[in-house]
Amino acid sequence: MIQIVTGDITKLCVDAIVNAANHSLLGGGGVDGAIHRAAGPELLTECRTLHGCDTGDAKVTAGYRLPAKYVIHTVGPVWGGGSCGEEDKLACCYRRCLEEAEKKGCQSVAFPAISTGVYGYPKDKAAAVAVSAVKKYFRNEPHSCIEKVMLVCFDERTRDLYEELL
Ligand code: AR6
Repeated sequence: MIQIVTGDITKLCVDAIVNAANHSLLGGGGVDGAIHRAAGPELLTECRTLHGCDTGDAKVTAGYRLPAKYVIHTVGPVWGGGSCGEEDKLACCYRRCLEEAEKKGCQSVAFPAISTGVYGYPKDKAAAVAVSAVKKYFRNEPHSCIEKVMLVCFDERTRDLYEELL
């Protein structure tokens, strides 16, 4: 089941929240900064042990002071006009995060709109990739333990886009 949620992802009581991080996994602005602030400094300490993350891949840490048990850190593509494999890389982020959530036995996972802030991915195109990648995952994994995927919107426009698509 896919649910659209508006608000701050750091407040959600779910098994895992996804972080739109960068290659270093050592923090940044946007949702990454908000997650690190809310989780506390132990999150950065664990992130240092992961030695970064490639674009399209995902790595898991504990959630520390967050209500969520886990943070799944992924690195979205930087928008470069659309002809640099951005769509495949963004779809890969969603798939890899769901695979990692599955390995941890998560029933609920919340995603921010990966790449649509600092990384400049057009919000409409990113919303379409998010919805299709999540649906594809469940088509391929009919026995998944994940019961609920939340697509978290931080602005009205993203909410409208998800609503049109679902
Ligand atoms: N809850 C939910 N969504 C949020 C929140 C929040 N608390 N804060 C921001 N958003 P961005 P990116 C939305 O820029 O484009 C960082 O510095 C925001 O409105 O956080 O993947 C990293 O370290 C937008 O729709 O991530 C990287 O360097 C979406 O989250 C870089 O930014 C993603 O925006 C990653 O850029």
